[in-house]
Amino acid sequence: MEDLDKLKSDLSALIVGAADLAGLEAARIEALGRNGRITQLLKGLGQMDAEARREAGQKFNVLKNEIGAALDARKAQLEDSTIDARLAAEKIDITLPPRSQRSGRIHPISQTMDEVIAIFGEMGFTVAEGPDIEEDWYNFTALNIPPEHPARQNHDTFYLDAEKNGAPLLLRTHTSPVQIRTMQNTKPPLRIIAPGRTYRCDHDATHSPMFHQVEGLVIDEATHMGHLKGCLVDFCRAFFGIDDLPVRFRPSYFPFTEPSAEVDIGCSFAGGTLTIGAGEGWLEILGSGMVNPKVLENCGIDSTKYQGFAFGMGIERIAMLKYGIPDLRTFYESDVRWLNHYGFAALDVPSLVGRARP
Ligand code: 2U9
Repeated sequence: MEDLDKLKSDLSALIVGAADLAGLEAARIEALGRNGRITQLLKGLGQMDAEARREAGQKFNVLKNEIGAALDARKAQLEDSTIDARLAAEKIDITLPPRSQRSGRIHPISQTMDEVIAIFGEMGFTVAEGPDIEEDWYNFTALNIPPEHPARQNHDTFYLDAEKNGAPLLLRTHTSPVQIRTMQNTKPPLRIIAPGRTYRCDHDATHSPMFHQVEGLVIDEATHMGHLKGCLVDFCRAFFGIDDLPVRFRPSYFPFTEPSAEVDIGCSFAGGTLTIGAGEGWLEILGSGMVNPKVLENCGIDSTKYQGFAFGMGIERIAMLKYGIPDLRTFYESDVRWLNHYGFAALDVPSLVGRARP
């Protein structure tokens, strides 16, 4: 049998003499690898009789543990000295200026959405959401939009190949289906806004096939036109940050509201520049009305007990007016220079009510 003391001193010398981690790995293989010297000893135990095997086995295991411990210790030493050598060689020049950090910007659509949600949030509205892919009934029929209505024609609506309940699915043309779904599932009183993407087959300098809307809906037992006016006047003044902003309600028509009104805010075009506030001009910014009783009944709400008002606005339009963005198409071009110019710093949330941005 091999002289164990000699074997131990040979292997220890190999381990201590290993100059780097690769050398140490070679020493480990020599000792404990598949054909290593200690491994061979252990394999030989099978040929011994019981008494000799017990005695030798104990010694071999002691040796194996000692060599294992020596390998670990040398590994720790080598790793430490590698780090020490790197620390000694590396120099950090703390006088160098830091690399500039390129921070992202909040897109004006997101910013405007957040502002609108915050203002209505303070008035007690909660946010409701629904699918972008809708059924004909939720997008049109329930809203009293009859089959011959121009909004139903192919040129306005993106229809999908798939069908549901006997009618083609479509991309919602407004967020109104969200309110229909909420009215079906929730007992009034209701006070919700539905922000989100909407789609119309229309593409030119002032129309994008995808755009954003926020619609609102209030349903209660004694809701009337005065509530609609108060709510929307407050909203317009808070959003534009102008306490005495003139707001005008103009009669209009929508199939889903009766009566209906379009809402204009005061402005001036003096000197060829558009300024929002008291002036000689008016700008339309949203549509509104008392919810048509037929729409309430379509959703299972008793229109003799409940009334409500609703409104809708295009986010791109009010963002362009508030932030002086002249061209709708630039919203979707993902031009980082544009975003640096018109975008908002994160956490730069302007206080919502009655404060204009500088
Ligand atoms: C239900 C009942 C009534 C939502 C309304 C408008 C008037 C409106 C347009 C503004 C510009 C859409 O983005 S835009 O093109 N919207 O004028 N929207 S009332 O009325 C509803 C909605 C849901 C159940």
